[in-house]
Amino acid sequence: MGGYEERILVTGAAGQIGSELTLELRRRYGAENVIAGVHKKMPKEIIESGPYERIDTTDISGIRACVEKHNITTIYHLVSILSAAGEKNSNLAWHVNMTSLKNVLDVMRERKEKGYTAKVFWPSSIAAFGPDAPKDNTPQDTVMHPTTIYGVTKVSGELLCNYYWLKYGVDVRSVRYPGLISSMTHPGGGTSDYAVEVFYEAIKNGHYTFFVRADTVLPMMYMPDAIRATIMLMDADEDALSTRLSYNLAAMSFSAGELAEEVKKHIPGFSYDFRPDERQGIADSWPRIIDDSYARKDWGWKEKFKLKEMVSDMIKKLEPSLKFS
Ligand code: AKB
Repeated sequence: MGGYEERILVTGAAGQIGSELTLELRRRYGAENVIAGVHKKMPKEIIESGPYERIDTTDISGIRACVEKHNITTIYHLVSILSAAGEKNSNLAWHVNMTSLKNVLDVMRERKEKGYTAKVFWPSSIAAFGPDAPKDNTPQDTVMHPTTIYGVTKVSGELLCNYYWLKYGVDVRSVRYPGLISSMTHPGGGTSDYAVEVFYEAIKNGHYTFFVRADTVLPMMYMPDAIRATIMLMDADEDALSTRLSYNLAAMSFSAGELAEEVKKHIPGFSYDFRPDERQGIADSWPRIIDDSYARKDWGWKEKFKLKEMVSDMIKKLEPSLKFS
């Protein structure tokens, strides 16, 4: 935390990360200090628990107006089209992911030039790596040749963030999130979504067809850990940060088959099968296990949830509302 009053804008506040991060930031900084930036979706928990603004982040004037009106010091910019959805419309993915990021950085650059605090969090992803990066213990610095448009926007975004830090002093911080598993808001259009869908289908219907092979291993993280990591990085001392590109971040890696078996321990009648589709190719192009030693060393990152704890907590949270719905 800095020696100033935090005034926060979360873009994509209705999304998978945004919905949980907004509530946590409101708990920490006071609801009135955290503005939820929403676009089409307006979840009740978000709009009833604090201030919100309707913003289209591809339009810079809307972001600028909101930042000036609320005297924003920090933007968590979460708006993004994910990997599988991006492959269906690469122009839209580039436009939404890159134009929005550049708009956010430009508005915060203007703020910095006027002498205000200007901090940005922007998520990169394991999707920034491509098939030629080492699959196991993927290092912080290695070849980054992604083969999805989403991954291309993540590598480009990392470079853009680093540039705004070097050139304009905007305090931009970033992590490469693994696949995120959450109980509050569904992801949409991602490749790692099977690791969330399986819980809903297992509880509601007792069956799930994975869209990847049983032996598909990806780095994953439970949302409470992801929220904690994000806030830890934003709270870290500037001098502790050894990169302004994006930190590798990890918690666990498991195969789709191992996940299914762990779910079955809680829902004995659960059955599952595997019917890989085009998302298999995307998953195969990503790392299996990420080396996040920089995050651990620089700002003390350590996960709380592994596969077993995550599955048991997800089921505990989802079962009461889904079982008889
Ligand atoms: C996706 O699957 O596209 C995302 C990601 C791993 O960045 N969840």
